[in-house]
Amino acid sequence: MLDAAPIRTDWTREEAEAIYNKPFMDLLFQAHTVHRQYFDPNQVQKSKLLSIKTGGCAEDCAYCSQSARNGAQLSASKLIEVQRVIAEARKAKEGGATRYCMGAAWRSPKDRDMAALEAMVQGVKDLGMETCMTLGMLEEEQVFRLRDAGLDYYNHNIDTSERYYSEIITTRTFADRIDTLNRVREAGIKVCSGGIVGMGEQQLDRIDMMLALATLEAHPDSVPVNMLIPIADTPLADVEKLDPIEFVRSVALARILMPKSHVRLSAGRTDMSDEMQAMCFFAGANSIFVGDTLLTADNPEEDKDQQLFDRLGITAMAVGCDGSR
Ligand code: SAM
Ligand code: DTB
Ligand code: SF4
Repeated sequence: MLDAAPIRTDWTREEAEAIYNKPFMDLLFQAHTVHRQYFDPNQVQKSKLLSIKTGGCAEDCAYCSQSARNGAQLSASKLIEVQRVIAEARKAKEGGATRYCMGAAWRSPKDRDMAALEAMVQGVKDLGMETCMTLGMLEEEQVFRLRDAGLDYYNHNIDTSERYYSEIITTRTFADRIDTLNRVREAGIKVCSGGIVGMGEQQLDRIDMMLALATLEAHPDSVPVNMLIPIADTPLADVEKLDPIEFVRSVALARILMPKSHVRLSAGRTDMSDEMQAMCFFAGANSIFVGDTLLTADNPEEDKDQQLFDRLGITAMAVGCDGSR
């Protein structure tokens, strides 16, 4: 038995580039070897998303259906009722999801929303599920309030490399994102942070995005890797489709650089073949979003995912199981 790959936060650009550009079979073999050292390769964690406040967002993220600055015609909703969130979470639990992720189309939450957000966290936690929120940038006081309500994870993606960031978002900086991630980690909430590939970035941007995550003070506990879902009337609506092999390479790089993290095969699965998803699982992805809607966009039907799991002999990871040995 080989020694487990060490957990390192001092990866260099040269190392990351060399890994990403290995012959594909060598890359997959290395990623899968590392994956097996830390996880059961036949288990995949299921998370469920709910949009608790949709549309009308003040930020200008070029990929997003929910930005008020994009042309996408999505009407803005108010923050939904706490009881509705808990009822939806209960259904998700019955469907086998172990983590419930509540997302809001905000630059950051307003203080007047905090009491309802705390009640959502407490209510979902009382169901025995892990809780996750993604609400935009947070001040320290807001982080403490969510932590004290029992929030397990906070999702805050760096989305792309620092170099490409201003091509995608101009209303905040890469450094703003890192500040919130540091506040969340320092408060003891687990960090979920990843990004999007297929936004017209260069290969080096994909490498640098993974490198930025892997050289944070601690690796994020979860790393969502999203394939861009092109949304009509947004600036990225007609961006050239990325070679799926580049996507799999990105997943493999995430697995090798961050061996203990859950790597989530996130947005974009409706456009992926079963074979491509299987290859992503082999390359180290071990979490998905279940349910036919993400926040606003389509996701595979639950039956379809179950059939794929059955064909691959994959079972759902239990709550609280980080798979580590
Ligand atoms: N407003 C909060 C924020 O931006 O942090 C939370 C919600 S936001 C929709 C969460 C993440 O979803 C984004 O950071 C981005 O990575 C991902 N996302 C949004 N639109 C997407 C799209 N069209 N395709 C792929 N991923 C997308
Ligand atoms: C993440 O990285 N992907 C999820 C979750 N974190 C919040 C969101 C995907 C959104 C896809 C586009 C939509 O549904 O609007
Ligand atoms: Fe707003 Fe988040 Fe969409 Fe950006 S990704 S426009 S911050 S909802």
